[in-house]
Amino acid sequence: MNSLGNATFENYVGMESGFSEMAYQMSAHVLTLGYAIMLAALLYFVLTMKSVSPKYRISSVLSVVVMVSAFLLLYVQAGNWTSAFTFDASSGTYQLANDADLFNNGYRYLNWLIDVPMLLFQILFVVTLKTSKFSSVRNGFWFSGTAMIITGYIGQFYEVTNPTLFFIWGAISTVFFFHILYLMKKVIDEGKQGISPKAAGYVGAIWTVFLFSWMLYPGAYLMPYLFSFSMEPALTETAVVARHITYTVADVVSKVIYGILLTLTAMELSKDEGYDYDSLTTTS
Ligand code: RET
Repeated sequence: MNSLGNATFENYVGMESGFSEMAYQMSAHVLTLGYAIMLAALLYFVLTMKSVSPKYRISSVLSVVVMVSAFLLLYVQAGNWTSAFTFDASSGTYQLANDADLFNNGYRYLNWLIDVPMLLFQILFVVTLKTSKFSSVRNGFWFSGTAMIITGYIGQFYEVTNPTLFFIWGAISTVFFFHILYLMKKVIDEGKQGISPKAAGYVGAIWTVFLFSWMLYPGAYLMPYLFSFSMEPALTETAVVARHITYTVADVVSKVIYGILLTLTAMELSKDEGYDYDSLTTTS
């Protein structure tokens, strides 16, 4: 038995078999791509701010907050990867470094504590609720969002050492996740009422994008088990690379694509309400 304790499975793979050049570099590249996209999208949300009427601009502001915090986190996460493993010429693999921090996805979870409530609140500034109360949906989003992340954060420490605890905390987290999905579906259904078909189409697309991308996070949590089909985590580099890719796709879709769709919805609603940015700029 080695002395890695509650470290996540990436470290066990780095210690036991090491990473091939391809697995190590693909991980480094996909983590770098992640933060590069956040910075590029930050500019999009700043530059399109005025294309929507003032009451919708808070949605863009929230996207800006999410982009800045995600950029910083993903930058640190990429550095954590490259410093945790170093090239070992004798075996031709990347091995766990002796004098650096272990690799850990925990930073992500703490970043979600900021981003998850922001992403959930964001839609409430674009759609109009018909029957639900703004404050009760907002509180439900905040409570279940935070509880989902904290319980998942605790669970991920046990992914190698104690699968039972890992699955129990994961299951508790999933209960809160279902509550979020329930609330979001309500917001979407109410939001579609009384707006133009084009705007309602965007709101429908937001639900699809939301559902797809948020489901990827529990998939990434389960990744070592998805490759093993047993109560032993699969300590393979394939599972490690798959987790990095899953997180990056999930981050880009749940933050950037979702934010862009909210901007497009708000543009459409602004036009319908008489604020047409295109004609504002051509006539003045
Ligand atoms: C955890 C633990 C296992 C069970 C479930 C989870 C769900 C996580 C989700 C995270 C969403 C994060 C987002 C971040 C954006 O910045 C915590 C992995 C259900 C849904 C959208």
